[in-house]
Amino acid sequence: MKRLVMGAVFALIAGMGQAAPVQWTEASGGNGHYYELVSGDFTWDEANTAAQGSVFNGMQGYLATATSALENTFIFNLLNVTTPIAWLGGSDADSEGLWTWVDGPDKGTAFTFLGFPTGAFQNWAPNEPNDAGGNEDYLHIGFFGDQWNDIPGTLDYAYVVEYSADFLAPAAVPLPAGVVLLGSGLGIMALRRRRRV
Ligand code: 2F8
Ligand code: CA
Repeated sequence: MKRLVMGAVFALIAGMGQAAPVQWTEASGGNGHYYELVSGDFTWDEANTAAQGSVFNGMQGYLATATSALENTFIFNLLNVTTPIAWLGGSDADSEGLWTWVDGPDKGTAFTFLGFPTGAFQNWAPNEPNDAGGNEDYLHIGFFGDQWNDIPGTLDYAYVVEYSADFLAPAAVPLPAGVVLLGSGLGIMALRRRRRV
């Protein structure tokens, strides 16, 4: 019992300062997806890996993809005074000038090509993306308000993870019944042998 209480206290402390995912509800004109601002210092790669390793209600996390003006506003509104900038899931690291969403239901969708819109939603600040220093291949929000900027992925920022019912985490594969039976049998035999000694 004591251990249970201690576990609950540790879980509570670990979760402190970390907001739970919030839903952009369909009733409010949203897409039903969930979003979570994860504060801290992460390179873009670290943020991407952490987002991909996050699961919420069976949905697989991915770095947020702002695919409409309303969604971009919803994501921007998650930011606050202590965490004013965050990574999003856009990059042109694979092909300079070709900006795509790297993961989630919109994975591979290009939103900018050599500075031109592709037809998909984009929200660059004036004169962005400028690939300043020839080294800005990752997308963040908050640097110019709700407008986007490209920036080196080695810098440290918070990130926004998104969860969609259209992008589920792989289901755990159940063990075949035979393997479970064999495991139980071996366990029972080991117990009996230990009692005999
Ligand atoms: O003026 C916009 C420009 O500002 C900075 O470069 C001087 C940003 N880079 C960093 O902060 C590292 C650019 O991304 C931005 O385009
Ligand atoms: Ca830039």
